[in-house]
Amino acid sequence: MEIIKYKKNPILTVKDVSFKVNSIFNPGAVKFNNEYLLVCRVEMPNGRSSFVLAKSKDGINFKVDAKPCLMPKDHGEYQKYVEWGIEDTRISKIDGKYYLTYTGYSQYMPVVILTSTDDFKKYKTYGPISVPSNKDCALLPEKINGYYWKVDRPTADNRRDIWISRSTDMVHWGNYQFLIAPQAGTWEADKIGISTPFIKTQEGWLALYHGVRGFGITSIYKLGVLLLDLEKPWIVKAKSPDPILAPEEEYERVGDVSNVVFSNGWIVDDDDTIKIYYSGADTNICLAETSINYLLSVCK
Ligand code: BMA
Repeated sequence: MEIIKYKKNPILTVKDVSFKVNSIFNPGAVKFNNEYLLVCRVEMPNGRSSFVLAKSKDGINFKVDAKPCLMPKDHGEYQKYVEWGIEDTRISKIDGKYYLTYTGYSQYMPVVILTSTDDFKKYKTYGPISVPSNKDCALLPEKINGYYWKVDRPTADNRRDIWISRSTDMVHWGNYQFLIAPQAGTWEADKIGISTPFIKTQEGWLALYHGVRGFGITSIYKLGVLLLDLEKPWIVKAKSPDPILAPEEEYERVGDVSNVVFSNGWIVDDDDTIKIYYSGADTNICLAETSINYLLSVCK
């Protein structure tokens, strides 16, 4: 199976939200209690984002909750690092707990925030697990060599590379290592960042990443595939030379930020098919289906 965009995309828009928002997009995704759960970013009328849950039995028809589940004001002593909003969570289930890694935006610029939950009702936040500027953080879903692993995207001068680091407690991180840089002269030349959380496959740790290239006054966001070595995740085993998902349809071409497909969540179904949740033009939530085998086959 190649990548199949759902024919009735988008699956969620502002019309599905019962409170006032500018947009609903960039959801983290997870299966919880036999339901598909999206932790969606909602941009409020003041331009600052919070998270709201959307639930579904079939992974296609979602119902959005009547109020946000997590807001900047829920961050206690860390509130000043999320004052301008929380954005784009990735969700990983590790040792039976769900960990959310997302961007906290404030006058201090983007940092990665770590929060955990058992039930998507009560959340415990650990505050920033990076210094600014850093975003696009995804975790590996299990310990390797006694360590948890995170992959993120620090900004250093004009560099936008992906790095990996490790921790014994998920809060204190070290052993930072460079992982991969944008490939010059291609669709991802300007910047890259991890998109989805990592999935374990026989070939390695699999994730989607986004690549960006400026064209005239616009930047085009597309998605590619990254594969890390199973035992040594600081080694890039393979990646897709070409993007696997790109803005083509009107709902991906036109919106708050045009020409964007962006993803930070996917769900593996029991039969090995994967539902990729992604957003078109920073404005809606869309669905595309594919298989792990296909994603592995495009990695070289
Ligand atoms: C990235 C993030 C995403 C956004 C994307 C495209 O840098 O800010 O939230 O979807 O740009 O605008």
